[in-house]
Amino acid sequence: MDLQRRAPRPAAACHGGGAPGATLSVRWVPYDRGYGTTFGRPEVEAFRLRLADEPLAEDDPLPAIARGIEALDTAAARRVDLQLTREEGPGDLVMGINGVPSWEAEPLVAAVGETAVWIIENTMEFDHPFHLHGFFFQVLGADGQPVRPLAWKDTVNVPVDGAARFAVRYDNRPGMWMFHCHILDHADAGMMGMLQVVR
Ligand SMILES: [Cu+2]
Repeated sequence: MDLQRRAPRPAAACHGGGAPGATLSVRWVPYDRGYGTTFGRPEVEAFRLRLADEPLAEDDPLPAIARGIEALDTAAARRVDLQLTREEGPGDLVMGINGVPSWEAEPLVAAVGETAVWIIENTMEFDHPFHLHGFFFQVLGADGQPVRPLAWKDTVNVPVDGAARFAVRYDNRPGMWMFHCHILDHADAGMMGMLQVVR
């Protein structure tokens, strides 16, 4: 596959398959994250890919999975309750966590080796993809049981008027770790915080 920087072929040359020599269109597609985010924003072609005009490559078979994932034991987990909030005030939109924007928030404090269950409620009319730095986590269902198949994640979507839950173990990485909405304009607006993990 080679990326062409020259002027793209006319659209009539594009088709949906991955046949040798084909030109594929890569488009920005609006995603409705609430609050009019798709209004007046049609799809945009970002760039085109021209596939090499050569026989299809044969992939090696995937290896057998040799590593299992165990569900974290949450029986003694510390509970962390967060609400994703919109702050009142004049001027620019201000967002926060538990009613305070990031620049006024105190860090959460936890100990190396601890396991925690985070419950994140969304009180707003936007989805918020919630992202934690430094540690992978296991998403839990509303019943507190891990979502199957088990997977390590660093981001989970918190739907409008909904909640997300995850279990995380603070393994041996003390320090200051950021968590924030991964819509970066929301993080900039204050939907961000710090987790201080101490020995
Ligand atoms: Cu957000």
